[in-house]
Amino acid sequence: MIYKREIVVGAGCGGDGCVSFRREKYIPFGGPDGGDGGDGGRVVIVANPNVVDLSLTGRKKEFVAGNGCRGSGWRKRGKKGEDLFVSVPVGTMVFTEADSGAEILLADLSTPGQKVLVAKGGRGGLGNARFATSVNQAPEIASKGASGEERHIVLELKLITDICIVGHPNSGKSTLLSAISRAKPEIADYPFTTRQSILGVMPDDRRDFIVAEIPGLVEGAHLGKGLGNEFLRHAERTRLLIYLLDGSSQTVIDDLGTLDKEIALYKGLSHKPKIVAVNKIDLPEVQARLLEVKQCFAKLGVPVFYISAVSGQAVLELVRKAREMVDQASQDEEIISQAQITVFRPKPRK
Ligand SMILES: Nc1nc2c(ncn2[C@@H]2O[C@H](COP(=O)(O)OP(=O)(O)OP(=O)(O)O)[C@@H](O)[C@H]2O)c(=O)[nH]1
Ligand SMILES: [Mg+2]
Repeated sequence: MIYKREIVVGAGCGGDGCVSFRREKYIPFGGPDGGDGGDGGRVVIVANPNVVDLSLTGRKKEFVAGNGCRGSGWRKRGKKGEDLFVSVPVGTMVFTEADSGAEILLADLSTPGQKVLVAKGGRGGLGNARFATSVNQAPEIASKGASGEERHIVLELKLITDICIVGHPNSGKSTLLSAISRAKPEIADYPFTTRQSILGVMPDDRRDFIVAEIPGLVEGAHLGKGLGNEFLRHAERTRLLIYLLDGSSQTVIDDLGTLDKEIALYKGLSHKPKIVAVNKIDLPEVQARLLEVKQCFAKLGVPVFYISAVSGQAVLELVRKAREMVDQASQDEEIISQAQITVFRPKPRK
C-alpha cells in the first residue's frame, strides 16, 4: 500500500484565438469572424471510496489535462480541453508547496466524492472578432491561449477510522479484528504476520464502524525497530485506540508500558481515548496469572477488558464499550466543529 506520493499536475493550455474573415457570395466585407480558443482542461483530485491506496496509475508522476482547441471561423469557439480527474482514497490530504518551501494543506478529502481543483486550465485566446472596433473594423490580430497552471502536489493518505487495534506482534490483533468485523486478515502464530494496516467494517444497526489493525509495534518502533512506527499515521485520525496485550506474555504488565510509550511518542496519539484488552484468557497459564494482572491494572484509569479473541469471551462487552466511547468521541467532534463556525449577523437598525 502506498500512503504518500508526490506528483506534478498540469492543467491544459487555452487554445489560440483565430483570425478569420467572413467570405461569402454577395456579402462583401463580411467582417472579422475568428472565434475564441477553448479553455484548457482542469486537474481535479477526487476522493473515491473504491480506491484503497495512492498507487494511482502505476508509476506515472505527471498528470496533465487536455489542451483547449483553436477557435475557428464563423466565430466558433474552440473545444474545451478535457478535465483530468485523479481518484484518491477517502482520507487523502492534498498539500502543495508555497514559494517559501512550506507545505500548505489544500484540502482534506475526508468524505466520498469530495473534490479539490489543483490546477486551473489556461483561458482560451480571443479571436479577431473580439478586437473589432469602429476604427478598426478588420483587425488581423487574435490572442494566444494562456498556459495552464502547473503544481507540485503531495498526497498523503491518513485513514479515517473509528477504532484502531494496536499491540505487540502476535498479541491477537488480527484474530480480534476478524471476530468483531467482516475482515478476514491472515492469522498465524508468528510475529509480523500483518505487515500493512488492515481495515474491517463492524456492522451496527445505526451505522457501521470502521476498525483498523495496525501492524505490531515493538519497543523502539519509533527508532525504526521491527516494522517501525510509520503505520501509526493511520491511528492519527481514529476515535478510539484498543491496546491489545498478549495475556500469555511473561511481561504482560510491562508490555502495556512499552506499548503506551511508543504510542505517546507518535505525535497526536497520547490524548486519544483508549481501552486496554488483555487477550488469550482461554489459556490456562493466563488464567493462573490473571488475578495478579487484574490487580496491577485495576487503577489504570481506562477501561480494561480480559478477553479471548478465539473463544469470544468478553468480546461483546469490549465491543459495546468501544461503540459507546466512539459515539462519545464523535459527539465531542461535532461540538468542536460547530464551535468553529462563525456566524456574521448584521447589526440591527437603530
Ligand atoms: N489461545 C488463544 N490464542 C489466540 C487468541 N487470539 C489470538 N491467538 C493466537 O495468537 C496467534 C497470533 O494471532 P494473530 O491474530 O495473528 O496476532 P497479531 O497480533 O495479528 O499478529 P501480527 O499480525 O503478527 O502482529 C495466532 O496463533 C492466534 O491463533 C486467543 O484469544 N486465545
Ligand atoms: Mg495480524
